[in-house]
Amino acid sequence: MVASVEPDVNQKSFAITFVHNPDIRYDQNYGTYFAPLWAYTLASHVPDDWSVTICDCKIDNIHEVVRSDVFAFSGINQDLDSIRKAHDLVKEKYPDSTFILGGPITWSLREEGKLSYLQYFDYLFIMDGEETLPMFLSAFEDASYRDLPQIIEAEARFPIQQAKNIRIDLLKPKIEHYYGAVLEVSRGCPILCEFCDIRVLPGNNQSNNKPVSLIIRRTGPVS
Ligand code: B12
Repeated sequence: MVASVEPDVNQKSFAITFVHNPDIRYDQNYGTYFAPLWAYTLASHVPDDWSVTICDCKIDNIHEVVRSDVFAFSGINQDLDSIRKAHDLVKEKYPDSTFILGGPITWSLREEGKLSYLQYFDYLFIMDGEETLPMFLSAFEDASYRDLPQIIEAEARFPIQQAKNIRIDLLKPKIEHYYGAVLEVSRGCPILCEFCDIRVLPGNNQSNNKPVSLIIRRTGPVS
């Protein structure tokens, strides 16, 4: 257990904490022992005047989560209850903060007509967050975010060729707690497996590959 959840920089104007609280339930749940790639990926798209903290509830103590203007959550369908649990704990501690949620669960529940399950969040993000999250945080800075709809959907898939390096600096202090790490090399899939969501996501029934140079940069040494 990491004793406390410290922000990376103390002198910033705004603070965001990414909260990862996966439900540990199914046979493939060794997956929950991987680093939360969504958080380290989106952290690199947060505007400069924001401090970033990542609270991974598997290894960090959520009761010590730092005060933040925005708490960002994510998850897959099976995390419905564990997301609510983490949300409620943090909301009780920081009731004035803004709570947002993205990830596969938002798209899937919207398709099922069950997005109301998540309406306790201030804002729900659907699809890729690389453009919508910084847009939202910039609007937060001048309070214009209040004019945004509760459901914010990316207009198109993020061109993955424009991806940034993930925040390895934030991952480093925790890396020994993880079973492994997922490395993202592409999005989308040209195969049409009936059980998989990926093929039916808009613009996703084709491969969208990262340049090799970016993949190699991302896999560079962490210590
Ligand atoms: C790698 C992977 C695995 C690995 C590792 C998982 C891990 N924990 O790291 C393994 C093989 C272990 C695995 C297992 C399982 N997986 Co899996 N997995 C994936 C995969 C291929 C990539 C996930 C990833 O890291 N992507 C890269 C990151 C950067 O993308 P992302 O998380 O989606 O985040 C982006 C957006 O969603 C958005 N976003 C996300 N969060 C937030 C938050 C905010 C605030 C904002 C603004 C935006 C935002 O912005 C991000 C950047 O664009 C996806 C399919 C896919 N290509 O997405 C399936 C996927 C996530 N898995 C899925 C499933 C069902 C499972 C299992 C339940 C399968 C099973 N029956 O056991 C288990 C669950 C394990 C677990 N609890 O984690 C489903 C989830 C569907 C759903 N809607 O719930 C997916 C979508 C595939 C599918 N079949 O459709 N998985």
